Amino acid sequence: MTGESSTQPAFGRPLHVGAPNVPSRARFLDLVDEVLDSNWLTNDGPLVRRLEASIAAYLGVRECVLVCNGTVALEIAARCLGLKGEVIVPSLTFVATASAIEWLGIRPVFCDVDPRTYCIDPAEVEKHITSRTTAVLGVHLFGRPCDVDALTAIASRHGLKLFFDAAHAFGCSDQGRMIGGNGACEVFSFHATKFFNTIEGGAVTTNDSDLARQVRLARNFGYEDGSIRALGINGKMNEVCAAMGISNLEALKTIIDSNKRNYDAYREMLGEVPGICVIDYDEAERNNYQYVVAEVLPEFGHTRDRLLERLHRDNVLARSYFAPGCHCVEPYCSHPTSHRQLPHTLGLCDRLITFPTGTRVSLEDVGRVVALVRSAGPEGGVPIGDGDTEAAPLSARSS
Ligand code: T4K
Repeated sequence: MTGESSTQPAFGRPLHVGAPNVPSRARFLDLVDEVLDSNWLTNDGPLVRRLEASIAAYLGVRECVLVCNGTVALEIAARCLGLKGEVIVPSLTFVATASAIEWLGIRPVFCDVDPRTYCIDPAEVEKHITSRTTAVLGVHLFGRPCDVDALTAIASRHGLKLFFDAAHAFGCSDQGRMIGGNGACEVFSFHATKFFNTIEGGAVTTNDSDLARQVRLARNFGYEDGSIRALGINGKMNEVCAAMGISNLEALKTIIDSNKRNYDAYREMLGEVPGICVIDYDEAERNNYQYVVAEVLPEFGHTRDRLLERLHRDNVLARSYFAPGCHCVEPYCSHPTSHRQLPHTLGLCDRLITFPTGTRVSLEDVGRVVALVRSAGPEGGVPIGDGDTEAAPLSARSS
């Protein structure tokens, strides 16, 4: 495999970022049989309760409330925390982080990230606090933790709520503790494209039992013991999704081992390609390695977008997660507050590339992907396109 352009793509089938992991089909189908036998399909069913208990134990957190998806989980969390006015969020994230806030009529105020961690920069957060600010929402981007201690100190100094979008951080630890118990609550996504999936799903985890009770109420129309006790919506997870979650949780080690094997291989081989710099995970912590992310630097000789085009021609559907930054897309780019400069976010949006991994990507696949990258780089000698190395206009890019 040289990666040279030909009429046939290097991969006969597309290699996706986010191809679902379903490592134990038989176990999943057994559980689905259990659901059908019980004739209990949704509404806080036995499998949802079983999965909630297993996740709470795995994360070492008092409460886990399963929700139909991560976006609704964020909305319910923000609502139950009583947020209004403005919430400070990073712009470098999936748009759902900001949209969950905006959807509630709260203004997301975009903040720059620390270029070392890609997570919200506490020093920048302080600059965005106004009399309207009610909370800070950190995102553990790609599973690497925010500076929780610094954010906690800022939140407590200014009387703000602090919570976390942990959509990428299931199975990750920070200072030896599993992510899930920080701030007022943490919110996970278990979407099909996440390394641990419930098809669609999410969770709010917290050590605050009162907050958990409010989240449970809100998830179920505000309905409890035959009465409506609060404003709620329908955020329930169904039993088939919980069945997928239970079977995948039992196989979590297999999935993480496979992600780690691929990450190590990418990192070692891409380490020899000038201008491609794969991000680090703290090996003293637990990581899920679900995102293999690299920065494409000028030494590579081509922009990230050129490399993406090159890989896509060969069916390697690498992504530019998460470009453009949220503050550059509607409705946010029309807000006056979105015209702030976020230099680290803008730079990373131009440089970051995410490679395919997961249980369906073999070590041989990784080697072939790296060969394609190498062939496009300074030592490859293979023309990548028409020779134009300028970045595409921001408006033409998507994650
Ligand atoms: N916060 C953060 C930081 C997030 O990253 C997300 C979600 C959320 C909050 C919200 O959580 P949820 O409400 O989604 O639970 C995907 C996912 O839809 C989204 O869950 C995820 N983050 C985001 C990063 O990625 P897309 O549009 O990039 O993915 P999509 O549907 O194009 O799938 C990626 C590729 O995977 C596809 O091209 C094909 C392949 N694929 C996908 C699915 C769904 C499959 O092979 N099979 C499948 O079933 O958004």
